[in-house]
Amino acid sequence: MKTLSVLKWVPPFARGSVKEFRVRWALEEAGLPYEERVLTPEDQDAASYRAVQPFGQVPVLEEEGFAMFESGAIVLAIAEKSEALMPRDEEGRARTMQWMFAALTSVQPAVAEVAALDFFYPEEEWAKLRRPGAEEFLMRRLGQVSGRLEGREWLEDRFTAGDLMMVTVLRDLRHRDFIAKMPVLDQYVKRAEARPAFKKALAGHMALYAEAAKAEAAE
Ligand SMILES: N[C@@H](CCC(=O)N[C@@H](CS)C(=O)NCC(=O)O)C(=O)O
Repeated sequence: MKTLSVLKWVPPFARGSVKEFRVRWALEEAGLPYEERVLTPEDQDAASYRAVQPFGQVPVLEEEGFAMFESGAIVLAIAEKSEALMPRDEEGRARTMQWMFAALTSVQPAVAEVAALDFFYPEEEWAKLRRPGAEEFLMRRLGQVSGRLEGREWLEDRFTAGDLMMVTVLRDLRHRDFIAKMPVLDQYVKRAEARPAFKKALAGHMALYAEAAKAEAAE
């Protein structure tokens, strides 16, 4: 059985965005069962955990003594084993990987910068100065992804792990209206979120924080 490391608690803004979520979604798309290993901060710092995840982060996916970290690498390893996430032919595999890397290296940094300014530095003077440039660059990137999706359901001719990765990146903007204002991207994200595997994975992920959310609502 596969074991996925997850965080016992994260702040509300991070729920639905923790990087283990994309692995869960991939496992659900592939129809592969898994168990959770719920980590406290102490568990993250333990030498045994650092031995498999040097940064003490999630996700780690482990099976039969083999543990792997980095969400992109893990999703790729799952996709290698599942046609649901990646076509079997060479060109289809290459195109899937190309979009996975594009999501992680061409789009995620632009999204992460704006999200970090919003969540971590909302009032700082330097952040106020940086925000217009960061948002302009993000809009350019989003426009480019939207352009690719014009007239298409998915980035290629079917859903792949490239879409899974792109959508998890785009969803990190759900606290703002960038995506809502771009109908092609908005429909793309909604189409992905309507997939049964996405819904099941998100429900599993959010269940971790249900108790905390209840307590916060009562405050
Ligand atoms: N590049 C890594 C990033 C993983 C990452 O940022 N994990 C965060 C949660 S989203 C984490 O574990 N944070 C806790 C910490 O750093 O202590 C990946 O994609 O797997």
